[in-house]
This record gives sequence, structure tokens and C-alpha cells, in this order.
Amino acid sequence: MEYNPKAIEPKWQKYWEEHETFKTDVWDFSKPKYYVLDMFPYPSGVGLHAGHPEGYTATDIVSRMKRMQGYNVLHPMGYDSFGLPAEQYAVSTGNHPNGFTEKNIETFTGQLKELGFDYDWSKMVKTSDPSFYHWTQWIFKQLYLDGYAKYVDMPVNWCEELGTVLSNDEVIDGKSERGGYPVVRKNMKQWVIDQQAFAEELLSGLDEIDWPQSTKEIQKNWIGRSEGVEVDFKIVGGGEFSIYTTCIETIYGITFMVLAPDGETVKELMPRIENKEEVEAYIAETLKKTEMDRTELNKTKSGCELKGIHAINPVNGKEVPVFIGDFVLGGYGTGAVMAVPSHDQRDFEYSEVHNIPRIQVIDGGDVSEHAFEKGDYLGKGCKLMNSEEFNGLTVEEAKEAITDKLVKMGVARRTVNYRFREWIFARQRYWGEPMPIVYLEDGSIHVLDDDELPLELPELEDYKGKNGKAPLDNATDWKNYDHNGIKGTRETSTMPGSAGSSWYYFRYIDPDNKDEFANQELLKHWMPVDLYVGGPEHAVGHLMYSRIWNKYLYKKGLSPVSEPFKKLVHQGMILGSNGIKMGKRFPEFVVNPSDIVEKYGADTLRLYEMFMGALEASKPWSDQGVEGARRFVNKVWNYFSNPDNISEDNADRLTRLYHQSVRKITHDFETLGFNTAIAQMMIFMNEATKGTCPKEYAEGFVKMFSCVCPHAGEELWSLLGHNETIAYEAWPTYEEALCKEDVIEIGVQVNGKVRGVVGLTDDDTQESALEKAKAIDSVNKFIDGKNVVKVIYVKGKILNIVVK
Ligand code: ANZ
Repeated sequence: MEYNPKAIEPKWQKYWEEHETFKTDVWDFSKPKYYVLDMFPYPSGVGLHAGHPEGYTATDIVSRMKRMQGYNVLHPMGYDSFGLPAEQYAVSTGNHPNGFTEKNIETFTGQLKELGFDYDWSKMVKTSDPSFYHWTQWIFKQLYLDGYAKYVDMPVNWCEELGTVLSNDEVIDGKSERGGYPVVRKNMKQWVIDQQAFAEELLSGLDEIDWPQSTKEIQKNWIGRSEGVEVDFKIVGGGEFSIYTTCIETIYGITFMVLAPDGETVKELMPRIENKEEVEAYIAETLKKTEMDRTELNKTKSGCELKGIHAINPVNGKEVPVFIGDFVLGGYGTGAVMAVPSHDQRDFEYSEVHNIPRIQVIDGGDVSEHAFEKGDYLGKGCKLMNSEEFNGLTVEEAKEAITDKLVKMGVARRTVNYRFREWIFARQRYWGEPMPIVYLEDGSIHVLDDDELPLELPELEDYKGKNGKAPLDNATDWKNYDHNGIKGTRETSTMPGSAGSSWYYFRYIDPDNKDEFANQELLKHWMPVDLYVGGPEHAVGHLMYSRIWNKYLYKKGLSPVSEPFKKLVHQGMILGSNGIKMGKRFPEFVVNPSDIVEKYGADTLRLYEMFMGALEASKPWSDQGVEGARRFVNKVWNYFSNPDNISEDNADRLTRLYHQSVRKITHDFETLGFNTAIAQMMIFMNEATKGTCPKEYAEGFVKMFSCVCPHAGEELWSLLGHNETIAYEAWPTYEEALCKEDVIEIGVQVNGKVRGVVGLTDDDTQESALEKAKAIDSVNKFIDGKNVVKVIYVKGKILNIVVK
């Protein structure tokens, strides 16, 4: 019988749909649970790309295996359906973005179904659906009531011409990326979420989860915890300011101070500054730069002195000049630094440009060419110099001693700082969740009652914001709030793209719940997610925000787990056949999964993407590879669809290989090593096709194969005489004893004389045979301490080791 994916693939997709094969009864607690999650796609206008099926096939294989192993599996799919492309479509056509979004969702769903994934579509969520964003708004409301969501004055990148706040990467050299209009830093009222409140738990939680080490590192760096000291410096002639330092041991090396140009201290000092004009011009320059531009290490250290201003070093009363420089950020620490050019490279460069002397205070390095920094001296036993009573102490001792002294003097405090700031939680966009917030006439904030949620997006005539206002500002009626005698104006910005995806994994468990975001008993049973697969590009965005929302809900007793995703795996990128990233810049390399399905079938595409290489690795697309995958599916099909190849006999030449294959494939599926699992299937097939295969092994093989190629798997299963789906059949088992290779004993010679006997199997190579021989004392006696110059190994016959 000819293998014909065009016939069997739609047939089984229809069967699964009609029989609700993959519908999960979440209330069935009789079996252990397994929750497999994919990062849900943004339903763009171009449909799936070749990268999507990669991660989705990986989770599909695992969820199919777990189901056969007796787990109650939840494997849902949905859409992250708020976002900019739909909004741009609405602006340019005047049509509501929902129509565009729904059409794309339909295309995506069709494509995903065509690939044979075992999703429970009854659990589907869409973040732009009011029944979903009802609860996004509700959780935001709780964050606000508990003081984690705040409305604060914040420095932002403001573009007057575009009338909007821009993110750092939308600004290039002080101009907007789009249009090249000037951008300035200015303070604006913003909705933010206080991430720092969760910093310690976010850090310690990393130890609880099975995530790639690199992703944990990225999160750790993003949080950027540092322990240091805040020290007050008096200004000659009155006033003071504080600095934050992580290197208090260098305090005797201060030769100047630097203030953030956009900070408060400079403003206060302005009347006393002698070179006001120069200072004001520099401040104006700074406001045009983004933080990214300002902190780049290789930038020249610009700035100017505040003439007439001197600060007093509290340890020795020494007066030092005060500068401003844009490498000091207003929003970090205290917005001021003590500059130690001998031990900080940025300060070193600044001192070169501005002709400031240097004092070395840590011994053991040369400071004439560049700074001798903490990375070079910490933990090396380096001692202090030029530091009065602290001379001779190690850096570590001095840190403590100097801090103690300053704290006792009442001019310093030990503090912890985090590099990540508030999460800006509002955008001047239409296609996002409306904020459940109203501003009353007296300026106070009113949050909507629960029965006013969801607050739905109004239809607009024009989806473009006017005069620098948010698009929702056009909705005059909607904006005016008058409810139960309370009058005010609604917040017109919407939540950022990452809001819905920060909690969607809860909603899949109970997507139709009208009374709460999900039933607590269900959450207790189903959380955490056992396996989460998605791209590494989400390391700090989505994967951090999800952990923050979960931490909050956990604290509040609404999430049963301290971490939402137990195990995380990133799939690698699928590159163009020339090894270049597929995508916008190289449209000729974009592979549309539907084209491959049309030509070869979904099972071939699935097998190919899993066989390309390790899941986590980036790998180039290869058309020959797809052909090869198709040949293998054909081979499996041709062999098992022919009843002449199936025997009733069980004592068979295939026994050992079958048991080894079950062991290896099970292990590899568990550890997401799909390429090696498929390689083992190939080894098995090569052997099997030399003769007949016992029915038991045929069935076991087809079960494993069906996880990768579910349509062919189901069809072969029915040809083997079954009339129900393979999806709930018991996973094949193996016996360790039957996996063992036959051992043959052979004599080991050293320089021609037999010195012992070693047991070797067919699998042993010259190297492994030598290793095993060395483990025998009577043999090793003659090898130890000598050079092995030659090894002669003839399988099953001789092992001769020549030593000198
Ligand atoms: C004196 C000093 C001497 C420093 C030395 C370093 C080396 P992390 O680890 O990132 O927290 N700093 C403090 N506030 C700053 C601001 N607003 N903008 C730019 N830099 C700032 O780094 C803390 C160090 O960064 C602090 O320690 C301070 O420089 C600088 F040999 O103080 B240090």
C-alpha cells in the first residue's frame, strides 16, 4: 500500500476533532497530571514560519508520550493577540483591529491543525478577548490596591513631533528611529509596576527551577543586585549630597565627585555655580541622549566642572572639585558618584579628559595606563595604601572597617541596589487592555468596581492618536466616566504587550470561568507548568514578567506555586539553507510550513525538524534533509503496512535491539533529545527490514513513532488491527536484562604474552576494549607507567597491547 499523507493526514485530524481525542478533563484527578506549555504566538499577518513547528513538535512528542504513560496531560494553545501590527492595520484602513486579528487567528489555527498537534482547542485563550482581559484588568487592579502598581513621575524618552513616549531602542542618537525627530528625556506621570519589590524572591527562585543556566544568568544580570554603601558628602559653604558606591575601600582615592546632569542636586546648586552657561548647555545636551548612549563604556567621558563647588571627603576632610558627567545616571543609586580614577576605568578616562590627578589606594597593580579595578584586586589579598589608619588591611577587611567607621560617624548607610527599575506599564496605543482607572475631578485615582469589568475597548472612527494623545482620547463618550454618582475621566493609555502573557498559563486551566481568573482547586492540581518550550529571546521580557505576576499572586495566596515554570527549554533557531537567519531581510529563505505539508506531508515536516539537530541548537534548513525524512517515513510505512512483515513469534533476532530502542527512545524523549531518538528508530528499522518483526515489537515501535509522526502512526496502528486511537495506548516497556549485549571473553596479551581475560561485547571499540583491559589488575601491572605504542584488536578474537 502506497504511503499517501494527503489522504491519511486530514482523515486523522478529522477523527481527533470528532472524537475530542485530546480534550482534557481537568477535574479528573485520578491520574498524575502533566502540564506542557508552548509560548503562544502573536497572530501576525504572515502565518506560521518554520521556527514555530520546531518547539511545537517537541512539546507535542512529550505530551503524547506522557499521555501513553498514564498522565492526564494538559497541552493547550492560544494567541497573544494584542499588538502593534493589528493597530497599524487599523490606523491605515480605519477598520477595527479585531477583524484583522481574528482572520489571522483563523489562519494560524488552520496551520496548527494541519500539523497534527494534540492541542486541546477547547482551552484556547486570546489575550484580546474581553473574557480574558477581564482578568488581566482584575489582576492589575489588585496590584494597584496592594501598592505594586503605581502612578508616578518618571523620566521617559519623549518625542514631541510623534507625540509619544519611546522606548530606549526606538531612539538613535537623540532622534526618533521613525522620522528622525528630536527626543528628550523628560519627567512624566506613568503607570509602573514595582519590580524591585520582588527582586529578592526573583533571585532566590532561580535556584528552584530547571532552566538553562544562561537564561538564569541573564535574569540575574537584569535584576543587577549590588550591595554597597550610601555616603553623605558635605559641600563647602553649605548643603550636602549622597553617593552610592560598591567600592567603599577606595574612599581615600577620591580626587573629584560627579553628579548626574539631570539630577536634583545640580538644580539646587545652580545659583552658586560660576560657569552657569556652560553647565546649562551641557545639561541640555544630556537630555537628548538615552541611557543606552550614556552608559556605553567606550564613549568619551564628557562633562564639565561645577566651578566654585567643592565637596568634603568625610574620612579625611579633604576638599575635592565637583563635576557633572552624563555617564552618571539620575535614576540609579543616588545619582551621584565619588570618583576614584585609580580604581575605576570610567573615572580614569574622565580624569584624563579633564586633567584631574589620581591617588592609588590599593596595592598590587599598575595604575599609570589604566585603572586597577575591583575585578583585578578582589579576593587576591591586595592591601590598602595611602589610606591612613586602614593601610595594610586587605580590601575585604577595609570594606568592613571603613563602612563601620562611616556608619558610626552617622554619615553612611549599608544599602542594596538593583539595576532593574520600575516596569513601565502603559502605552499610548489602542490595541491593548484598557486600564481600569478613572481620574476624579479632584485629581485622585478611582479604580473600577469588579462588576464594571471587563472594561471593553470602544470602537473608534479613527485609530490614530491626535496631537500627541493616546488613540482612546478620541473616544469622547467612553472617556467620560459617570457612575454611581462618581464623575471623572478614564485613563486612555492601555497596558503593554506583555500584560496578558504574564498570566495566560493560569487561564488555560480554567478558560471559561466567569467568577475568577481560575478555580483555586484546579490551580493547586495543575500548577506549575511541568515543561515550557519557547525562544531564548524572551529571557528577560515575558519570562521575567510572568515570574513577577506569579510572585505577586503567590504572595496573595492566589497562585499555589512560587515559580510558574518548573522546566524551561529554548528551541534553537532554524536558519536559511545558507546558515543565515530566515526572516524579513532574506525573504527568499523563508520556509512556509504549509508548503512543506503540501509537498511531503506534516509527518515528514515534523520528523525532519526533530532530526535536524539538537533542539536547542541553531541549524540550517536543508531541502535534501526533508527528502531524507520523507524516505524514512516511507520506509516505516512500507514495512509495517505489509502484513507479511509481521510475525507471531517472539523469541527473535530483534529482541535485544527492540529493548535497547525502547530504553533509548524513552530516555531521549524525556530529555528532549529527539534527534538521537530518531537515529535509534533508524537503527531499529535497518535491522527490522532484514526480515520479519514480531507483532509486539511492531506495535511498540509504532507507538513511539506515532509521537513524532502521529498520522502515519495512527494509520499503521489501525492496520495492525486496532480500531481506536493509539493516543491512550500504554507506552512500551523494556527489560534491562534483555538490553544487555552478549559478552565474549577473550585473552589479553601484553607484548605477546597472555596476562588476563576480558569480557567484551559487539559494541566495544578498540578504545573501550583497551579501557576494560586496563581495569584488570593482572593486565594493568604490565601497562602501568609504560607507553602504549600499539593496540591490535580483532573483534571476538584477540586484544594485543604493545608497550614500551
Ligand atoms: C566609587 C567607586 C570606586 C566605584 C571604584 C567603582 C569603582 P553597580 O555594581 O552597578 O551597583 N555608580 C553609582 N551610582 C551611579 C550612577 N547613578 N550612575 C553611574 N554610576 C554609578 O555599580 C556601582 C558603582 O557604580 C558605584 O561604585 C559607583 O562607582 C557607580 F574603584 O563608587 B563606584
